[in-house]
Amino acid sequence: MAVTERTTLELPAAIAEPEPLGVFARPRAKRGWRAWVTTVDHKKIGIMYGAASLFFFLIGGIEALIIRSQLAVPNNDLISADAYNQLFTMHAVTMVFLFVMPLAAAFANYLIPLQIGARDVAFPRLNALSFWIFLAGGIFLNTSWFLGGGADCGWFCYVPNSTVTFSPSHGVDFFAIGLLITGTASLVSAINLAVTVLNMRAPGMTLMRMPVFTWMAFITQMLLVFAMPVITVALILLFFDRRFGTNFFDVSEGADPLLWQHLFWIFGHPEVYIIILPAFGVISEIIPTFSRKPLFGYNFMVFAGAAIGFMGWGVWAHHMFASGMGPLSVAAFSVSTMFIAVPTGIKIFNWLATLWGGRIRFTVPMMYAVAAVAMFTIGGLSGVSHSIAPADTQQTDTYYIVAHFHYVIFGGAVLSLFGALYFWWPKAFGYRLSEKLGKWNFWLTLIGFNLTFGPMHVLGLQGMSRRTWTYDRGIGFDGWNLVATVGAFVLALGVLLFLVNVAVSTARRKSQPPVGHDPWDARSLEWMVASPPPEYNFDPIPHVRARDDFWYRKYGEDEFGRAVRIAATDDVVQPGGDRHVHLPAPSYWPLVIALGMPIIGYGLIFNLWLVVPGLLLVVAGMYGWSIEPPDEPEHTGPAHQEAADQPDGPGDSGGAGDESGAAEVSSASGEEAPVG
Ligand code: HEM
Ligand SMILES: [Cu+2]
Repeated sequence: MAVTERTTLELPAAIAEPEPLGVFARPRAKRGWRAWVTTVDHKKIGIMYGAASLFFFLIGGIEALIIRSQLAVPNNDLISADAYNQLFTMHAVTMVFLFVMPLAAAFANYLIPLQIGARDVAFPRLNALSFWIFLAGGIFLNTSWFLGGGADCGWFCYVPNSTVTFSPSHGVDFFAIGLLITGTASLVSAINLAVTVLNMRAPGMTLMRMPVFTWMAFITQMLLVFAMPVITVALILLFFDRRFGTNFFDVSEGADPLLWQHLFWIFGHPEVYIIILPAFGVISEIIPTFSRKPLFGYNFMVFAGAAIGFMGWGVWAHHMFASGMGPLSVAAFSVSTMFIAVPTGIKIFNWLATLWGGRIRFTVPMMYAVAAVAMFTIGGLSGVSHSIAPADTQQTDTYYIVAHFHYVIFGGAVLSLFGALYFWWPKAFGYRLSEKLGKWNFWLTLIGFNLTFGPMHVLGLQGMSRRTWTYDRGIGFDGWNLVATVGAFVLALGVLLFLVNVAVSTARRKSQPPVGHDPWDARSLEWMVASPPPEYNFDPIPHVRARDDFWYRKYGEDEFGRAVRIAATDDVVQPGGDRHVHLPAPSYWPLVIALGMPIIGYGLIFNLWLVVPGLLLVVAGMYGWSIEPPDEPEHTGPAHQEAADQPDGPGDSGGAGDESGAAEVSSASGEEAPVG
């Protein structure tokens, strides 16, 4: 039921303005902070996600540097053991939940509608809600530093370590409530983006024509939809045990602490793929662009991604080989884990095949993408070595594991996300980041990264255990630990150069020529619109006839299968300009609801009475939201009518029917109360 727009949408000259519904006057600011806090534009929300996640990256990075400073030399007492426990826990929680996941969400938010030819996500206000809840949850978690100390139970917070008996401070409560809040954000946004992919595609954008980034982001959202409820239940049980004296986990009262481990890892293992799949998507966009070749084995890429998504659910207990769960389960999980290497290997093979014979340009995004493949392969190989249960029994809880997962998360996910920042920066902001500074940024990061985490393989095999606060002189740990610490500071310098690059490139932007629509000669639809894209994204909505549609508008093939220009970029891009396309109106309500949630959190931890104002705020926000029309009243004119529909594109199921992208569930009349 795709919808196309062939005519420019004109607003009716004057429609009598009905009394606006709702408590607040509708926000109208187009620029300045007010425009940002009330925005429902997926591009602005994506940028805010990105900025917030990078901010948390700095906090997590500072925590990492303190950890590494403590471990630089033997018998160090820079920080106490207690502070050390809080630091590595908060470092991990911050990096995973407040940096990597939201940075991927930033790209998913920004790119999915552009890549599928849509005006916005399915539920724009819900999208704003996800962002504000995430930010509220992230700040809430970090306030624990000032309210009695952070969580100290490691990021998986095993019971009984995390019970009141062994972790009496409020840190674990902050952990539980904070992750419940940010988890809500992930779940809401996952549903929103999944619906967007299924319902909002432009005519002809069949599922098997979608860019691989959109595909991988879609699979990630499906994983989130199923994984977040599991951790939600686990955290609620833990919180009840701690605050309200229930007994889900206390072994002395007959409960089973393994329950926590199972619940955590049924979430936790898919979480690993939630982190890595968007990165796979990024790599699959960057490598074809800079090899000037289509992605090799598109179908295999998509199915391998889906297979990884499915199989990820069957292997959670490989994190529990040392827990005494019995030989049969150990054997089964050991074998099933090894199988995941197959689809992963397919992906690596296809990236290499895409590079093969390509006309490669080593731009900064390309360097990041290629390095990410290499580093991820190292991390993947040590992962296979953990799947062998007897080996894992030795390696588990040593630095070998720390090395492994940093190669995967930092080497695989973070490096490619940095590539993504360089790749899509000109699209989002209309100017490039400096390639020269970018190369410094890249090389220092890569070298620092390997210096930091490479030696940890050795330390782990030598027996240095994970979460060690300090170690004795002369047992063989001194040298490599010093190297790792120096590496960490080199790495930090590399990351700092990214910020320098942003500052310098932003300052220089005025003196640079505009980057145009398509600075990299790229392949997918987002490059067809202006940089930065207009608020309405597309005008008109493109008809998609092929995978990499934008590329095939520019290039055909000669008889040897080589790409030849058939059209100038300027002839196939959309001119942009203010077309008065109708868009959903901004709103304060998502922010109001999000503000209520941490107040409820503080109430649950410190004083139940505080829950009342928090709940009131949330309920008031939901009420205000529900009576607020999704659109400005004067905008519900003819522009909102459905354009005549001409289905085309084989088996196309895309397009939600509402050309505005404002397909809030019941918004068609603009007068009813939407729930979106
Ligand atoms: C800036 C560079 C980084 C450095 C120097 C660093 C350093 C460390 C160190 C030394 C530990 C081990 C603490 C211990 O066992 O005592 C650790 C743990 C951890 N790090 Fe990082 N890290 C960095 C970046 C990241 C990133 C980007 C992520 C994820 C996105 C991450 C996720 C984790 C996790 C999940 C743990 C496990 C904590 C635990 O055992 O509970 N780290 N990090
Ligand atoms: Cu796992």
